[in-house]
Amino acid sequence: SYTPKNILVTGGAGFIGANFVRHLLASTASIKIVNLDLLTYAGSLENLRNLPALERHCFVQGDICDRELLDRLLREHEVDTIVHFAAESHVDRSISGPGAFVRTNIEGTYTLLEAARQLWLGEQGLSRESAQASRRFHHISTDEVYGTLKPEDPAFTETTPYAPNSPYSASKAASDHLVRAYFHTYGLPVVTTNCSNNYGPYQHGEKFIPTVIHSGLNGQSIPVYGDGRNIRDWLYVEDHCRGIERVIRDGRLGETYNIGGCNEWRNIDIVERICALLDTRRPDSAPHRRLISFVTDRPGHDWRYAIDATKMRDELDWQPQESFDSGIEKTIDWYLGRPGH
Ligand code: NAD
Ligand code: TDX
Repeated sequence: SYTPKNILVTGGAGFIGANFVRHLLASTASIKIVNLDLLTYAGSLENLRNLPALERHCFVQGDICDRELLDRLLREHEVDTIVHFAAESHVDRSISGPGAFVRTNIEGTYTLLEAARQLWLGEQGLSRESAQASRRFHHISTDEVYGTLKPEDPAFTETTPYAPNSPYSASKAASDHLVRAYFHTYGLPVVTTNCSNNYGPYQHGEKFIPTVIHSGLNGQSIPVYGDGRNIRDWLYVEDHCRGIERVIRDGRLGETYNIGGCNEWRNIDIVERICALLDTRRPDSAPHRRLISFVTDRPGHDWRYAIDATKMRDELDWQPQESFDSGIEKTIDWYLGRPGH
């Protein structure tokens, strides 16, 4: 079992990164975090307000493509563990402008891998064995690298061939391959997790579930792409964060682990569910389902994602704890508690 001490979190002002920082500060007594985030349109210091154990958290605004900055942070904070969330994350933006995805997701991951390799295996002179005993590079990825499923297909496992369909998923797939290669070629102590769709507090308003909740609460039309029958496998973000921590501590190096909710929903059924819950919270503006509007489909829209998380369960004793019913209610109530609602 591995015990992280000084962690560099990249992208920790974004949705999952901020939840992970909160999770780790609350669940451990001594881990220190340096949080590197460029604060693009997607990141916000609002996501880091009222952190528990503030004295163990240091925020730095900067770019994962900035090698000098990475070198300085890794040295100054004596970083033994990197947890790499930073990415361009929205599929629709990758369709209208793929360049930023290639830069941050591929070049940024490469820059981070190089900084870790040259410091740990070069300057610090660690052998592969001692680096593997005392360092971790945890790469956060997505189920979208596996492409799309038909209704009758089995869920994605760790051995499903990669078949990315959007510039976003192609850039994440490229970064996964680089991470894998740094293990096989240089012995860098890497682990990768591929997770299904997350939802919960601090998610950016551009994503599906926040869009449905915001639009519903503001009486605006709720855009459903295509016929609304596309399927995603939803996981509450705190369950993802617990899974990442399990893999950092006890995951096997060079392996990939699929993390998912075993919780498949058609988009339209989620919209109906959220509308029904909004009806109970805001009876005066019921029924919210009148706001549903079917809009032009996303080009190349993947039909279905589903994760088989058997490896996480059998090897690491991890399972989702939050039911979809309570996770969605918590998420709606979190939005209702924010200013403006
Ligand atoms: P997000 O867009 O909410 O956050 C990304 C963060 O990265 C932002 O704070 C942004 O400012 C930062 N960032 C972007 N470019 C940067 C750069 N060049 N240098 C430093 N920081 C930069 O994304 P998220 O939903 O929290 O996703 C986090 C990670 O998890 C991503 O790698 C994503 O691919 C992966 N993932 C997300 C989901 C999901 O459902 N949201 C599911 C599986 C995997
Ligand atoms: O307004 C919308 N209407 C709609 O019908 C939006 C924003 C989305 N959708 C549909 C498209 C998808 O079928 O909802 C589904 C979910 O869409 P997104 O929230 O954009 O997520 P998705 O494309 O599935 O990708 C997400 O999960 C995997 C994250 O954004 C990725 O970062 C992650 O890797």
